[in-house]
Amino acid sequence: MSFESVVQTLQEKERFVLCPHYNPDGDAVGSVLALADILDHLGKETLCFFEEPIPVIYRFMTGSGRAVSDIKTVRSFLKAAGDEGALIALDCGDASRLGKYQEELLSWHPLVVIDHHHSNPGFGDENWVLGDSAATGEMIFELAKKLGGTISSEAAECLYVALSTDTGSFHYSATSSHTFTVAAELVRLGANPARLANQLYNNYTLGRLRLLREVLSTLELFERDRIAVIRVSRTMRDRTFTTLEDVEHFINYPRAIHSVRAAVFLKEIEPGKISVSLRAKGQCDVSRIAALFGGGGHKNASGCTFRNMEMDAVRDALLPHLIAGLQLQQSEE
Ligand SMILES: [Mn+2]
Repeated sequence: MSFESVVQTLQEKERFVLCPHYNPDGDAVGSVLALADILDHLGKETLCFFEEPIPVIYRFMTGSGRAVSDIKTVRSFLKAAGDEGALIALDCGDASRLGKYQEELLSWHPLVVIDHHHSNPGFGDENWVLGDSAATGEMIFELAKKLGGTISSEAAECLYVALSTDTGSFHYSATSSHTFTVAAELVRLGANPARLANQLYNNYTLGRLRLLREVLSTLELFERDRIAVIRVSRTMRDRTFTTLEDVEHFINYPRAIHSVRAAVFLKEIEPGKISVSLRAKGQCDVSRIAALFGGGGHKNASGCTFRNMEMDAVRDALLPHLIAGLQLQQSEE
C-alpha cells in the first residue's frame, strides 16, 4: 500500500528536502514546517525549500525562518545525502505545481508525494494521495502517529493552520468528523484556535482593506445571480500598496452571496497574464473547468492561468463552461 511505502521511505532515509506547491497556502506551508519538525524529532535532517519567501501572513509559524529559497542549497544538500536522501513534495496536485525548479526537483530520487488532490496523477516514486482528505496537514498528522514521532506544540500549530485554512475555517465539504478529531488532538497538543484565528483572519493591513473595497466594487453577476465574478488589477494593488498575497480569501465574499453557486476571481499577475481562482458550492465541479484550461484542483476549489489575454476575455472564455456546469448540476439534483 502506498501509505506503507511512504512510511518505510521516511523511516529508512535520513535526510529530506521538503517542498510545497508554488504560491504556497496555509496547508502547504503548515504541512512542510510541521513535517520538518516531526522528522527533526526523529533525529533526521531536513531542508525546507520554498522558491519564494513564505507569504507574510504565515511567517508567524515557528520554523518559517528555516525556509531556504536557493536551489543550489537543495542541490548540495541532496548530493551530500547520497543514498540517504529523499525529496518530499507536499500538497502538490501535479508536477507543474512544484514551480519554476520543477525539472531539477523531478530529477532527484526518490521523490515522495504526499497530497490530497483527487486529480493527482501520482508523479512521485512513492505516492500517498488521499483525495477525500480535507488538507495535506490532516495526512501529516496520520503520518506522524504512524512514525511514532513527537508532535510538538509548534508542529501542532502548523497543522492546525493547514486544517483551518484549507477547510475555510472548517466550512468546506471535505470537512469530516475525522477533521475535527484531528483538530481536537492538535488543540490538546498545544495549538490555540483563538490565537491562530487572530493571526490568520483578523490581521489585515489597512492597505488590504482598501484593496478589498476596490475588488468588491468590480463584482459582476450572471445567470440570475448564480455566478459571481470579481477581479484585481495591478493598478489596484499599486494604488493600495498591496501585493497578490493580500487577496487571499477575497473570493469568499462573492461566494458567500446566497444565490451564488460559482465564484470567479480574476487576478492580473502582469499585463496579459491572468490567474483565475474558481470556487463552487454544492455539486458544480470547478476542477473540471480549470482542467479545460490547463489548471486543476478540487471539485469546489480550483484554479488556472491564462496568458496573452485580458481579464474581460478570460471571463468570457470561462462563462459558458460555468453555465454548463450549473445546468449539469441542476439536472443531477
Ligand atoms: Mn491543500
